[in-house]
Amino acid sequence: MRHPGALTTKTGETLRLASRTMPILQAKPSPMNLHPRIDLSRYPIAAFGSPEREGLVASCRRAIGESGACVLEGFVPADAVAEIAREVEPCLDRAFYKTKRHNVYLVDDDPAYPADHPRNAHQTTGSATLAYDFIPKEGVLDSIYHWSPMRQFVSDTLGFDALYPYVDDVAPLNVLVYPPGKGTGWHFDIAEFVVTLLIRSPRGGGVYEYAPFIRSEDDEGFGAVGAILAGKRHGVYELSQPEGALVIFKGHHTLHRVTPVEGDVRRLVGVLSYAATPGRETSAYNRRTFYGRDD
Ligand SMILES: O=C(O)CCC(=O)C(=O)O
Ligand SMILES: [Fe+2]
Repeated sequence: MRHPGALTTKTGETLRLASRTMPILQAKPSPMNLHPRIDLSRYPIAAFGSPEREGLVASCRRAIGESGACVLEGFVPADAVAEIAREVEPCLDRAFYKTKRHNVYLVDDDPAYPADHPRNAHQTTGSATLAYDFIPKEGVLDSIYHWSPMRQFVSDTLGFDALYPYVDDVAPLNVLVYPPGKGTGWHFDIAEFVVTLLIRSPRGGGVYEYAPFIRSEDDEGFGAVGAILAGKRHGVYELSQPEGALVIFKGHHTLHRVTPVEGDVRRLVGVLSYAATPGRETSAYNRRTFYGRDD
């Protein structure tokens, strides 16, 4: 089942709006408003103050409000996606490959509940994480992450005053690698939001499934979580996420997983992490858990 909000039917709308702005954007190129690898004619994220950018931000906000996710298909065109894949492919054996067992809340189990209760029931995650220090600097993926209009666009769609890059050696930008048979178990993210770029789709499986807003600040949603863990499909949606799609996702209150990859092509996804305060570094716990670092 596809969630209507997440389809961003606005893609077409954006296209039409954007095509009217193109001559203006092309007439006055400057390093500030041009990024050679993002489809700015379709997604005018750097056309600050323009009605087209405002319309795009508003449609993303609407999709996120309705479904917890916004998908911008073709955000990075196919040739640039292929270049990113070529960039990261030689580095992938340096990713942290470790099968993790966790509950859906990604915190320690609570002994007040039985082991099979939704609070504690264990899930398996087999994706590997390529840390920032292994990703080529000044490459296409890195340039998208550090482009300030990109950050500002994400910030505007999520309603922050500003967002900042992480400043440590592992967290800013990652590539998640899903080998055949691997996926992520159901979980809620610790982070309030995540930004991903689909670099490579597998032949089958590797589908991002999600159940929007079944948790809130004052309700852990045990009933709904338990039903989904038991296999109930009502209220579970699939994200349509072709290669080159940018996804902005509020995963803290939305249960989600990636189904196991089928076939011999690995699923690759770039994860762009931004923080609400400047100078943020990842915690020692996360360094160990997600990157296998003890230092
Ligand atoms: O692979 C993805 O698209 C997202 C994975 C995910 O949910 C996570 O890393 O928290
Ligand atoms: Fe997640």
